[in-house]
Amino acid sequence: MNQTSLSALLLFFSALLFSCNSNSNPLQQESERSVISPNATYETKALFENLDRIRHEYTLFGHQDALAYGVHWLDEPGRSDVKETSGSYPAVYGWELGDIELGASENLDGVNFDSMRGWIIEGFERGGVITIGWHMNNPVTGGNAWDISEGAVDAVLPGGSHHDTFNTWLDVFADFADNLTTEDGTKIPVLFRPFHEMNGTWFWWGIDHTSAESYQKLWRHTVAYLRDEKKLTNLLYVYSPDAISRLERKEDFFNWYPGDDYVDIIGLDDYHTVIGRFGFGGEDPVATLSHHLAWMVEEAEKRGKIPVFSETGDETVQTEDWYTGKLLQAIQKEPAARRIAYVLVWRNANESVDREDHYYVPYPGHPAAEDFIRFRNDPSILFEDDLPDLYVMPAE
Ligand code: BMA
Repeated sequence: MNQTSLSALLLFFSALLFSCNSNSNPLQQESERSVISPNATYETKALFENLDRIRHEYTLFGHQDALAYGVHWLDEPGRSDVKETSGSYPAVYGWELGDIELGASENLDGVNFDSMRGWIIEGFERGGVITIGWHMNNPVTGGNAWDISEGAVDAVLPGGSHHDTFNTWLDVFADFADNLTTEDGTKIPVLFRPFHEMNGTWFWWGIDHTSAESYQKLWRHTVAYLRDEKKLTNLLYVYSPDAISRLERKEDFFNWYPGDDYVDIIGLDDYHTVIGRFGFGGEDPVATLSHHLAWMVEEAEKRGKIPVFSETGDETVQTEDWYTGKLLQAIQKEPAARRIAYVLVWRNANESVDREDHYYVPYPGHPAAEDFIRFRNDPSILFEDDLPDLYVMPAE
């Protein structure tokens, strides 16, 4: 057999294998499943489809604020602690908008919004995925996201005293998101993750400061406003509670869920379970996290949504083998847990101008650097230089 026919045969068998796999996957049979914005751009829909396919074999790796600063550098073009330690940029870039609503030129961590826009374009143009969160200030008190002193959620709902203020804040966001375009006018798809960790007590939209019902109204209003009034076409909406270990029953994860018509992606934020902090994680923390991820994956699949591990990390990467000994194990222990589309670790705060000892990716020479490289080399983990084109619709 010559080389060409051998390749053709191999191609045929891999296509056959892929179609068998997809037939046995109930999610792929739900043909009506799609993104919640009917007018979403081609690239946005393609990203959703590609993440949904790729997650059956691979997990993308993401880092918050990856291009803006690292533990030992600030605002230097081309730099990234992930790249300097591993050789590649991350596959997913997380960004943060807190303070944009006040008309500030920098976010709450000192990242300039114009530069951020440039970094978002840069990451997208290299094939990466963009996700944006928002530690939105408290619209009632003028305090920050951690100001839990007033019933702010009810105040921003339609009919509430601060509804108009809230809408003008959403206008600011809409302007920013709508202007994330490349030179040829392509709008950059964004996984938008507002009002996260609502089952924690620390944000004004969190548990104890509002009812689950009001939270759902807040979410639905936000989506309806951005999607239907502002007509944004490049957003996928991410619902992401904090650790399932915090909940009385894991089913409570969906207490705040605004409904399938308002969410594209379901995420989990969890820093503590895998290392057993605060008694989270029980006897076998890795197994517990794996079980939580697996459960979330299956729940997301039932709803036609994409599951992700939206935030995690071991601050200062204290556990030297955290990446392969904890995180990778948790992702791989239960088969369903493997089907998360990405895992994103939190930011590497600059030690001189920002916070000391607040970083989640080892910089070169850090005791956990070798293990991070082992993690990067795992065949199931994708960094940016491993990515296929996520913005072209896969063939049926
Ligand atoms: C938190 C910390 C804070 C930061 C906030 C928003 O978890 O990293 O220092 O201000 O995220 O990025």
